[in-house]
Amino acid sequence: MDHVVYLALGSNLGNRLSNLKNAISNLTPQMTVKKKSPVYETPPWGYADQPPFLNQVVKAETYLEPEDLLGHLKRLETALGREPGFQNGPRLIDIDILFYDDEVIETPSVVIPHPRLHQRAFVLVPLNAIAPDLVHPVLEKPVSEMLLDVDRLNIVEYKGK
Ligand code: PH2
Ligand code: MG
Ligand code: MG
Repeated sequence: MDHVVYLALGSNLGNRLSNLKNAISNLTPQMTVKKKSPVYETPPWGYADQPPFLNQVVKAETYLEPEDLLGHLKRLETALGREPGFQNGPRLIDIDILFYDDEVIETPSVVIPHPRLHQRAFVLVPLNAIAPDLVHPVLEKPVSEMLLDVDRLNIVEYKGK
């Protein structure tokens, strides 16, 4: 388990909280979860006409190399019931790789750090809750600073319903 990764999870269909919980509990045994952010309810970004999301970020360790990690996460999304959709559209569960150690990777299948994470309050707010001092290896800014440049209006910690 010698690589440190940060994952962003999102759900806006079905039982959103269960979807996040099931995703996190099924990361094992290939991954060990080290930290979990609170869950936040967030307005949809990129495509407005869909239900609000629940979002969460986790820190984990894994022995998987990036391509294999991506495969693991995609299989897990499908196993949890995700069906094909469209870009930025509604989804039962989305698990994205934000960071993989401090590596910068650009292949046809894997782009790390996640190319839009610095624009997304629904990622930065939960990430800031567990890793405010984590520095983006390309932008060379800590999470707490990236957070100053996004609109975090209407993002609230989710206490469940
Ligand atoms: N994911 C998207 C597009 N828009 N908006 C919110 N609030 N949360 C998400 O997780 C999200 C989104 C594409 O993955
Ligand atoms: Mg996504
Ligand atoms: Mg995704």
